[in-house]
Amino acid sequence: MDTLKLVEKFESQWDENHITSRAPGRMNIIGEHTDYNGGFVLPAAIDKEIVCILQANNTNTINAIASDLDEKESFTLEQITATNGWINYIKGVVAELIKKGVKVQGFNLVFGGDVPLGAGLSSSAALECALATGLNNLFGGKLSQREIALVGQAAEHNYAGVKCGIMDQFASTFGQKDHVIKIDCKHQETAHFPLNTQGFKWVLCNTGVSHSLASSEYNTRREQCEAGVAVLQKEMPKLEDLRGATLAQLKAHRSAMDPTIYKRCEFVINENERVLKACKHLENNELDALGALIYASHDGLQHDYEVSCKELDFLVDQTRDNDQVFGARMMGGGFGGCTINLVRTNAVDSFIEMQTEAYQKQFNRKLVCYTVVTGDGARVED
Ligand code: GAF
Repeated sequence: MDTLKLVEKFESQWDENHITSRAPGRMNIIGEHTDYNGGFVLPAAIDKEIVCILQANNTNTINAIASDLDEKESFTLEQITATNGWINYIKGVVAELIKKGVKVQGFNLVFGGDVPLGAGLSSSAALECALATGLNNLFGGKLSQREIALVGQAAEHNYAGVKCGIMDQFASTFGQKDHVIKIDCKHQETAHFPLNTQGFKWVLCNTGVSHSLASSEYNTRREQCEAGVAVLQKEMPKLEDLRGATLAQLKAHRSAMDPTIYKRCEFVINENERVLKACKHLENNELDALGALIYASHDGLQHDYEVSCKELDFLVDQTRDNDQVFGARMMGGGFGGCTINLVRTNAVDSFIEMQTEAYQKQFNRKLVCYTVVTGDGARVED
């Protein structure tokens, strides 16, 4: 991501005394809607980032410019209340940093980047983590990477109103080039695996749709999982989350559970199992077996968790009989955004061409595809 334009914009408003912080978007190989259930996920930071140019301004006012939208907004430290739009993320990060004891004062900010918005690649987590990392540095905070990630998550909960898990902010903070991260979300532990991409590439296909029910349905899914846990807890009082339940235990409670709640919980328990298996297949470069798990994840998300949409299903279905594609599924919260595809290296161009043509024909809409590689996590530039 070229920061020069952002620096120029910053210096046209203020002066050359500034710092730069950056944080990446993420892809997720497998493990969807498991993070807020205490489960496992397998994301990686990607080579697309949000960059913040920052300077303390010795006032109590925050002046922020969203460079890509060419919009400017200001607020004071005394008046941090949730509103709408991108400024909410800035407000959320500032408020949550203050709660954690970072002595944030007024500052000037220009931010921008190449993480596509609304594509399910966590542009909001990238902004939160880039900003929190930058402000922690600018105002002498002592927060760890983990605390930075949790500040981002809290901003999402309390300002954007999405009760998300920790996957996106952890991936954006702990990302490492050439590695995927297995996150144990219950214990907030990360394990980095070297990613050997011999013979394949990750291709993301952006539907270009982001259905408006995404955040309300997301919060509903979380509540449904909690309702399932509440049923199980009647006989398993020590159970904290779905991570602690087996499929057999869930099945034993089927008659006591609303069928929709049962389906949601069954998906989560199966998806957790898939993540653990996927780690082994990825390590051993067993691409067919990994691909089968990726398809199974999509099927569960489509039919049991019901967070897919016709555009995502179409793109996945297009790949099912294509022996150049090992696996494909919707990625992220759902209701739009991208599919992730595990594609043979020498077939990437023809795959993109085929998907683009088919999508245009079916929906009269342009499909944008990205062949992504892994990148590093949030940091302040020297
Ligand atoms: C969104 C959320 F922000 C994540 O926490 C995660 O739950 C994901 O949806 C679904 O796996 O990206």
